[in-house]
Parts: sequence; structure tokens; C-alpha cells
Amino acid sequence: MLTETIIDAKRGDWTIPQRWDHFTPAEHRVWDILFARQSAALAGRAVSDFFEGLDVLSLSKPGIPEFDELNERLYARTGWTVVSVPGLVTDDVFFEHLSKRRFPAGNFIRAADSLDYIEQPDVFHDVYGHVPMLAQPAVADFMQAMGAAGLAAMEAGALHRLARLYWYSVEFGLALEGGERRIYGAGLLSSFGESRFALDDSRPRRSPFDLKQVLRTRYRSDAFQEAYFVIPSFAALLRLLEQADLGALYAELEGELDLDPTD
Ligand code: HBI
Ligand code: FE
Repeated sequence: MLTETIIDAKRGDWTIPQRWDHFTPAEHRVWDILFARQSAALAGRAVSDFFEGLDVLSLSKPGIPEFDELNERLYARTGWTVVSVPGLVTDDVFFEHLSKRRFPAGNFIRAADSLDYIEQPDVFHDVYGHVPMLAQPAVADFMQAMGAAGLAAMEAGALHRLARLYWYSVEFGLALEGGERRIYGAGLLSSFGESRFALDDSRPRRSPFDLKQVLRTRYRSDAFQEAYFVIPSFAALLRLLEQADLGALYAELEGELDLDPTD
């Protein structure tokens, strides 16, 4: 697995060594502050799979996680590994990694004086937001399928549609658990404000997850979402993706107007 990463790095897959020892005590403290605050904010709000993932990956250990150590546990669970990248990588590289069960994580952490705003996904968004769910087999399979679907969508010139599916599930998805709405999207799991807003605020629309509607619905990346989609379970979401003929859907939607989240 390591050799493969080194060879890939020569092919320009944007991976860089984490060099965990370069993080300062102040940066580890930012992680600890974010971790404590967010774990309290998510009590009773996140799906139980999330907390189980934090636990089995020993992510409650203080400081920014050391990826080699994290990967021993993650790889044993679902064959995924976290790889270090400098920031947003291009779509082709991003989906290629996902299709090979590698999750690209930003090799930096936000500043102590801007805990609630990040320009680019940092190590807290990526590792705290995305990685615990990757310890769950159905999610691990779904994310790899999303990688393959992303590469196929690029081929079909339909990446903007696949990006919506990714956005309204992986980043901002809600799920039903015991009849209650819970958070599972990384953008919500890692956001102090929006983890509350997404469940409690009366303004956003919350609809049952409908693939065609999701593929048609625009989103904004610079504000809280105006619409959320709710899945009945991950098994259902995985089945939906496996059974969908996305190519046919992209073609079918060619003639239909896009929707605003508030439509
Ligand atoms: N790069 N590092 C990183 N992290 C992401 O979440 C990411 C990315 N590049 C592209 C990308 N996401 C988007 O195309 C997806 O959100 C659809
Ligand atoms: Fe993300």
C-alpha cells in the first residue's frame, strides 16, 4: 500500500508526506479545541455510526492524528487509508483517490482565530468530518462507488451533476435513525453552527432523498444550505447508487431545468 502511494506520487496524485512532526503544539491545540467543542455539539445530533467510527479509530486521542497510525486501524476496518494533500485537489485526482479507497486530507489546520470558517478543507474537516464514517462498511463501499461515479461523470461531461449527489449526501446529508433526523454529512459533522442549523432551524427544506431531484438541485458552498435531503439508511443510499443508471439519468436531465434549493 505504501509503495503504491509512493509510485502514485510520481504520477502526480497530489499526495505529500504528512510530516506529522511539523505540526506545532498550538496547531495540536486547535485540533483539541475543535474536537471537544464539536463532539459536545453533535451529542444527540449525529448518527451513531459517526461516534462508533470516532471510537474504533481512537480519534479521541489528543492532537492532530498521525496518519500512519490512523491508517493501521482504518485499513483494517474497511481497506481505506487517508493520504495527505496540500488542499483542494483537482476533481480527476480526487475521484481517482476515492475509487482506490484513499481519502485525501488537507495537511494543515485552520487558525485559532477562525475556528468557524475555512476556505479549503483542512485536516479537521477531512479527518473529523469524513473519516469516522469510512470505518462503516456500507459508507466505505458508497464512497468508493462515488469515486468511480465521479470519474465516469467526468467522461460524460456531467461532473456538475455528480458533484450535487456528493454534496447532498457525503457533505450535507441527513439520515433517519430511530425515526429521528440525524447528521452524517462531513460538512455538517465538522461545522459548529450548521450542525445545529441543519436539524433545528425552520428555514431550510428537508426532503426525502430523491436521486433525480438531487441531481437537478443547485447548491452554494459559501453559506448554510437551504435544502437538505434525508436518507432512510446507508444501505438504502448504497443500493440506490448501485442500481442507478447515472448515464441515462444525466441524458434524461439534459432537457430539464435545474432547481434552486428553495424550489
Ligand atoms: N479536494 N482535498 C480535497 N477535498 C475535497 O473534498 C475535494 C477536493 N477536490 C474536489 C472536490 N472535493 C469536489 O469536486 C467534490 O466535492 C465534488
Ligand atoms: Fe469534504
